[in-house]
Amino acid sequence: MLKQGIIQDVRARQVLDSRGTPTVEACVTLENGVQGRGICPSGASTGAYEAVELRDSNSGKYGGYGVQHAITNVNTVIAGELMGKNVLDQQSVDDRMVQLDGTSDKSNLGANALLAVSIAAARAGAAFLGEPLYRYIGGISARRLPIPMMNVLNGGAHAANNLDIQEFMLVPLGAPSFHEGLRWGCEVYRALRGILREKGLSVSLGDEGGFAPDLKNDEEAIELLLQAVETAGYKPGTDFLLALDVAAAGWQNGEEYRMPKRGVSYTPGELVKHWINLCARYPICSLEDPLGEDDWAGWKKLTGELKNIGNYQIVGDDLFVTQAARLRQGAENGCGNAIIIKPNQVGTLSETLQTVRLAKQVGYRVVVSHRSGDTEDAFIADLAVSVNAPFIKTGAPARSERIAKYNRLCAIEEELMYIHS
Ligand code: 2PG
Ligand code: MG
Repeated sequence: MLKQGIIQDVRARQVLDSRGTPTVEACVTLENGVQGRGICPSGASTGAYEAVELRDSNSGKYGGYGVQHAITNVNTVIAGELMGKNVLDQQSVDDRMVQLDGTSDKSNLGANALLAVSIAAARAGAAFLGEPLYRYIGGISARRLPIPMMNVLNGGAHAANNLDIQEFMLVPLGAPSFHEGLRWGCEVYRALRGILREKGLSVSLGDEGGFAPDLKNDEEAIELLLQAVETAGYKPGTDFLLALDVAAAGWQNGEEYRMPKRGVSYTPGELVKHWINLCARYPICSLEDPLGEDDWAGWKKLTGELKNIGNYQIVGDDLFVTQAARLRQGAENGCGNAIIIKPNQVGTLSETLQTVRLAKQVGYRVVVSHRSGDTEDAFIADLAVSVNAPFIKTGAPARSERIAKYNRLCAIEEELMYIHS
């Protein structure tokens, strides 16, 4: 018998993210009573070209960060359009929302409204067919677990310390499986806490669960990570490599780059040299947003120069904002060789998948990512497996909104091991 999961109702409500800021949760209910839910996360160091997160700026509540307008958009316009439609046709569910919004940046209905519904629809579809979400989205080829890039030291816009680089990440590249890599990362995280305590440094946490001490400079942060790797009994350079998310869009100051906390300035050429030196001195495998989102020339230069000296992953986050058009521009100009995938930067699951397909076509590696303001919704764990993403960024092994993704990945790994045993 042919199956159709007819949408009977779409409802949204306000929930809170990990910073206590409101966000949108949507629930899609089908005629047979099956439901799917989805919650939209929220960034702090957002790219200028991201789809718009609709906020009630003049309401006086939650400092203007409420999302009542986005919720009303779901409960009226979006619900009205989607009722009676087949949830299994995710592409047309998403297309209809994009058409209803009618803007290029989702500023009419809000990317937060669209994404919550899009995720809820995918979950309802998966539940209707009785399939796990990663398999519903990715089919039988969804079978690879990503390597975690664990952000264990926080700086930039995610912490009130003096570090200008936003994220210092551990990448357990030598681990034989996802759960072993996760264990290794947890052990190094614990060792890092011990080292910071011993040195009398703060072990308070930043937004993504990493430690956020004041340090002499960014190099000291890297040294501490390497020391923690060794203390935990692992080898830097083979078991673990390091990854940085600079989030350099926040450093742009006219023609120059200026570290917002330290006040040190670089010309674009000097900054390119700075990264090349850093990569030469330390076992770094991945550099995210080392330059600003409009500095295509700087990106091209750094990508070309790093290619000559090693196999580095140069990741565009604010540069590409999960949008196919910007990725195409980057690929044509030799800017970066990997892309961060954050569904709320574009607005729907279908557009996210379109960008992932393009990334694969143009040979860019995919790094699926959380946002600094996130929730218990572990959607990105399933998404990463569904597209066989080689990497996932979902913070330190601390705070439940980050752990939810790690725990979900462990459950998926177990399921896949059983299927493929
Ligand atoms: C980033 C993200 C997630 P935010 O820059 O990669 O780590 O931060 O969600 O604040 O944009
Ligand atoms: Mg980033």
